[in-house]
Amino acid sequence: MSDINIASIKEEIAKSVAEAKTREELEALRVKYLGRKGALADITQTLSTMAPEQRPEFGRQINEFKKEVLDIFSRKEKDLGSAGAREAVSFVDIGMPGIAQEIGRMHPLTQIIKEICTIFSRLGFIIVEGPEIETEENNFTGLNIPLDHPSRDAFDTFYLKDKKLLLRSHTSPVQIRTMKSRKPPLAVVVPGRVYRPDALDASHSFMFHQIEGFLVDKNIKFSDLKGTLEMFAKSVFGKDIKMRFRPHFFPFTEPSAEVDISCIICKGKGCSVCGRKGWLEVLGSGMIHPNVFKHVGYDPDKYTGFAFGMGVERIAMLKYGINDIRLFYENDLRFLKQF
Ligand code: 2NL
Repeated sequence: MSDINIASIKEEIAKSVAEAKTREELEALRVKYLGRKGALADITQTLSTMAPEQRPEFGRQINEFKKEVLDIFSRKEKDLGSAGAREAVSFVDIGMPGIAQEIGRMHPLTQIIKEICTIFSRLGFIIVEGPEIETEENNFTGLNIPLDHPSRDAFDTFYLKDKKLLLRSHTSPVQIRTMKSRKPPLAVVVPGRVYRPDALDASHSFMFHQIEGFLVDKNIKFSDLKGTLEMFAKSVFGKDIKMRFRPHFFPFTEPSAEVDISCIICKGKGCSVCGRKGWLEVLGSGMIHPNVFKHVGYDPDKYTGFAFGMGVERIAMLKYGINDIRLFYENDLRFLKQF
């Protein structure tokens, strides 16, 4: 065996590798030339038949040959690989319009809840949540709501089978829980779902959202309530609105007031949204009743406080001019996308 033979075998390999068109053809050539019974094995075999003094030089030539042949194969492999990739790329028509990715957003009620909670956070209120299944004690008794009060009736509250438990009809029980587990000074807002057995129509739902808040400390006055709620209403509805506190009755506050803002549509002149009154009711509020303090173990001679509650749907409907509460629950993207 001489180096001329090696050179001609190398030439043959280079030629057939160059002609290979697929990975399969290349693999077959690899077996043919480099496999166990291939050309390289034959050449290596002849080494043992040579005169000892010729062997080192011939061994060196075989190693060289092997390295060059491996190079030929790996270059071809790269060629076939990138040719395959080019073929795949050619299927992508970069002139086609793209597939638009829909960007999600928060539900309008979630947005309003966050906005309102943020306003009160800036004033130092903490945000607390609690269970939707409650006891009669937390939902009614602790709030100074008497046993014969109409809101305790099964027509106005969802009672569970065992009668001791119910679906909370307002978020106030979370405030009772918070007062029981902490000590004043306290400033808390509570957002969440509440439930009442009302028939569904444009302004009623068996489930809706409330945000309630309270503040307890020494020397808290009605003027603190007014200042806090004015700050809140102007942040949500704009600094030009006017406010009105109307005397009202709630069992859990004394004195109590309903809070109106000047109509954001007609600016107080009177229109169909405000029922020609020029005012829109947005909140209930008052000074926390001494009986509520006694129930949670606070001394009513030492502490005073204010509390307020609002319906989130109502605030959102007024702010955005929405006239049907059911729109919030139907998940119609044509509605939701507007916020
Ligand atoms: C309304 C009226 C109100 C409260 C909620 C409250 C809670 C505790 C003690 C005293 Cl623990 N009061 N909450 C007070 C006044 C009014 O909500 O019309 N909500 C939609």
